[in-house]
Amino acid sequence: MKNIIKLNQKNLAEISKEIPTPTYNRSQLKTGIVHVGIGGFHRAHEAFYTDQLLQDESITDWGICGVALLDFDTKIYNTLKEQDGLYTLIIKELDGTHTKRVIGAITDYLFAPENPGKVIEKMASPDVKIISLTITEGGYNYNEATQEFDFSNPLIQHDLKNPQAPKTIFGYLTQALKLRKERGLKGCTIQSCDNIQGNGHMAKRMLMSYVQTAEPELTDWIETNVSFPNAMVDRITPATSALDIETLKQTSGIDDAWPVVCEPFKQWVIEDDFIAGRPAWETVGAQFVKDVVPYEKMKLSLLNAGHSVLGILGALYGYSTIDEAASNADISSFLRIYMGNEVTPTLGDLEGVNLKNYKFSLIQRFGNTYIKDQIERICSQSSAKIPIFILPTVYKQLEQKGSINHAAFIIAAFAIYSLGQNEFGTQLIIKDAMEAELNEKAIASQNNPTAFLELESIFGTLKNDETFVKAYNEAYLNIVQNGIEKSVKDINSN
Ligand code: CS2
Repeated sequence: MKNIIKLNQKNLAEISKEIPTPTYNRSQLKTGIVHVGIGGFHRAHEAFYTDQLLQDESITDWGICGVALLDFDTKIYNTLKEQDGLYTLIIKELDGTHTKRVIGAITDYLFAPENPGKVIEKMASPDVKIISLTITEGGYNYNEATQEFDFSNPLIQHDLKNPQAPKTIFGYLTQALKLRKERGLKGCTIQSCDNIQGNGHMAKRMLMSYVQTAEPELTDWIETNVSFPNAMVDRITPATSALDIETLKQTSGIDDAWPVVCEPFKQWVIEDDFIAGRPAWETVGAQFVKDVVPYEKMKLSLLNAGHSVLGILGALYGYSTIDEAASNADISSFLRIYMGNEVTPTLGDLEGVNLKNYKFSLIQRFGNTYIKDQIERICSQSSAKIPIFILPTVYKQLEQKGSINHAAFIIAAFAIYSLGQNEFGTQLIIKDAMEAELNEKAIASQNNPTAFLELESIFGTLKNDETFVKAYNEAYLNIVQNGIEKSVKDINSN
């Protein structure tokens, strides 16, 4: 039985006998980055890249302050606080081995609901050059139906009335940028790390909509002093399980309340548009390019959409992890047909990208049996994911009269998934900001399948497209009448 050591700064020397730990002087680092949203993904990605960079001890400007924005984030905040910002990253290699290291890049942490003023001050600090965001696809407050910023969101209304105690990222950024302007400080970069096409553009457009109403005199200053680079971010990071925590204890003797687990693959393609400077992330593997669009399109419409395909079908089959779904021959040929016949024709010529290799590597990544990525995680917040991951493919294919049958099938499968139970009687855990609406329309769809497409904030005007509706109705009825397994076989052979 191993001697168990609690992960914190004081115990690092002891822990370094087991696994690599930060060798740089964490207490000397300035906070150059404020990151909002310190879930697993940030800690497996940006914080990992930054930790690699900080191994070069001459670099001292880029410590990260992690901000937990939502009440829901209390646990992660408390854990980071107890562990001095330290956590273990466990990379689950393709051969089943684990590569572990303690990441030290997060040197400061704030819990916004407890002290909003402190977060605003931190974001306005002269040392801070980048405010980066992982606030999820739904966090941008974009309404698909109106294609505008959603002012009807009660939290946005709260922020407009309580500028000093905001609850949304828009309230925080506005007040922080206002302080920077008032104090005659330089601007900074707002860097989105979310899975959205043109994520930098989206961050800017949504923030500007808010600012125009909240602090209109700030808009010109933001135009000149703040940059919003687009980026494609990638690393599959499942939710940490109790078993991951226990295995780390047993194998390395480290008591870490919230290690992060991820796949070996990682990619970060960024537009080089950092108005106040940036870390030399390219020295640790990030790619800086002029135009991120091709990379984003490819990743969102193949990887993220592929995940949703495996997740939604997998749930209807009764699987609980992505690799289980990927190893089912019918689901995997469904995915190949979708990627090949429906997504690929929408991508055109992606300069600098080898699509064939990319698709091949995706099948391998999805099939990694050691990752055990949860179908529940993938299907969560699908109401925000589908419009970004799948519908752009549908719109483009409809426009160019290409096939949309597999995409329509997935939407039909999602309608059935939203009933909260599959045909085998398994309860499906639906975590979605639109859970109630999804369920209501899913029930209505049992008599009239197109009722589901009335969810305009997801599907816009798709319900008026005859070609789509026909394919969707056929798929829906086929699933209901013949069961998911037979209907997937049918659509694959059509
Ligand atoms: C996933 C992503 O949330 C999802 O549906 O597709 O979290 C995915 O694992 C990451 O984007 C991988 O880079």
